[in-house]
Amino acid sequence: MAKLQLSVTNSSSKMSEPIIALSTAYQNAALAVIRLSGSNVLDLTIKLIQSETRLNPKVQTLANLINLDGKLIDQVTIVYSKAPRSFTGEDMVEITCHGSMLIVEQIIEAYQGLGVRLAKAGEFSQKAYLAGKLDLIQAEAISEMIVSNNSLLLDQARDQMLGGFSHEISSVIQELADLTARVNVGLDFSEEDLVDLTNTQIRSSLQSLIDQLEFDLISSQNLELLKNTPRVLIIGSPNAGKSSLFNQLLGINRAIVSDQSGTTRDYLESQTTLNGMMVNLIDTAGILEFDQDSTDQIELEGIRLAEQLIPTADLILHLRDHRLQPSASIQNLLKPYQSSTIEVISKLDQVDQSVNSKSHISISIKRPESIKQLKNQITARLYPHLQKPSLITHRQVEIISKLKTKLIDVLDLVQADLDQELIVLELEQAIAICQELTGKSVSDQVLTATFRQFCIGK
Ligand SMILES: Nc1nc2c(ncn2[C@@H]2O[C@H](COP(=O)(O)OP(=O)(O)OP(=O)(O)O)[C@@H](O)[C@H]2O)c(=O)[nH]1
Ligand SMILES: [Mg+2]
Repeated sequence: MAKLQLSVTNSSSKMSEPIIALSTAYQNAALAVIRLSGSNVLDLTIKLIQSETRLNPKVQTLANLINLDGKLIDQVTIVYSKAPRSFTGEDMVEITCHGSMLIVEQIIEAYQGLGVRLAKAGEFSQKAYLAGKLDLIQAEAISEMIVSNNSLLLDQARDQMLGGFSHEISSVIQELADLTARVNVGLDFSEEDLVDLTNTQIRSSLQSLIDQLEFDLISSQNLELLKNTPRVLIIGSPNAGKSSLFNQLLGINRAIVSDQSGTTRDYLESQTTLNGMMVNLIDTAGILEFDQDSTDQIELEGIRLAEQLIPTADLILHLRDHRLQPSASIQNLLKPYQSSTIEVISKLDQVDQSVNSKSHISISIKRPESIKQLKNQITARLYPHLQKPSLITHRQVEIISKLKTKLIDVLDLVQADLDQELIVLELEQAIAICQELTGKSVSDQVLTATFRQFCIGK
């Protein structure tokens, strides 16, 4: 089996030593998935299950998994994938067990006792890459899909995983190879007319490639914003309805709501998805007016915490009960943050007509349509010029910028009618830059460093 593995994966013997990792999150859940890959994972698994169970490739099999003392750890299901028809291209075993982290640890320990080592971050994907199952762009895309916190990034990562961007890059490489050939042809002809014609064609091809790269870069300008989970802070006077709104936006009753003023003390923070964008939503204690006094030290501490959170917010929802005048103390606190504040008038159901205006939006937790409008405002304010980014990692942005600069240099050389041998050399360097993206011209160290940024178990 070991020999077969080596010939199939074409990798070093080190790459086929068996590895194991928990591929689901490290927390108790209904189920957990443990993955193994390597030369003898089937034999090792057979040692750990009761002997009468047979494991056929791609068939989910119920089995009793035991430890090295023969004690039952858990009843699990196992799927064995035979090389090369697996994600890594090696023999793989996927165990689905009950999702207690104690069970997971006992299973992993049993395999470790048989000489299996813990997988490093991204090691399964690295094996898949080395086996030629996917290129670096696709491996990166899978990793980004797992961590993406909004639908735009997810859409693009999915597209890249399926090979969309890899295809674009191989077309660029093809085009650059054609250009190199055309420049070489130009080298061989001494007739002026032919050289001129070639030059014009080369210039226009280069320009359209540069335009395409420029589009990719412009569409990815918001990448940083898309990768972060923005903080949306709900601020307002006591009883304004902050916790009610917080619960509405989360879709669960997370915060205590009451008609008593000063209900919320500690701030509450929860993640939620608004129009496909993940945000951190924060509910705070009601802030008192300058002339309002509280002798309640806990309430005062809550207000202090709320005030401290203001500078950390990407967006502030300033909530005000429609019956009350704006609070001077809150207006004062929010003065430096006007550009990132949405004024929200609450309890719209208690007034006759909607009072939406440019400066504020009216809501009621009893009117879902108004909450929807607020959600739209929040995402519009957080992501003003939103478009799907062509590039989904900083590595991709860096390489595409480098490629664009290189092609501008080549265009300058062509325009200046400079030495064609030099142009060929530059074009070859541009091709090498493209291959950095797919991983083809990347050193082992860089490759390993890239994979180590992925999740463990992926
Ligand atoms: N009619 C109506 N009542 C609301 C609305 N939103 C909140 N309330 C009521 O207003 C009262 C205060 O709501 P909370 O959500 O606890 O207000 P809060 O701003 O979190 O209050 P503190 O935590 O004390 O600062 C409760 O009785 C809510 O039921 C609304 O849209 N319409
Ligand atoms: Mg509250």
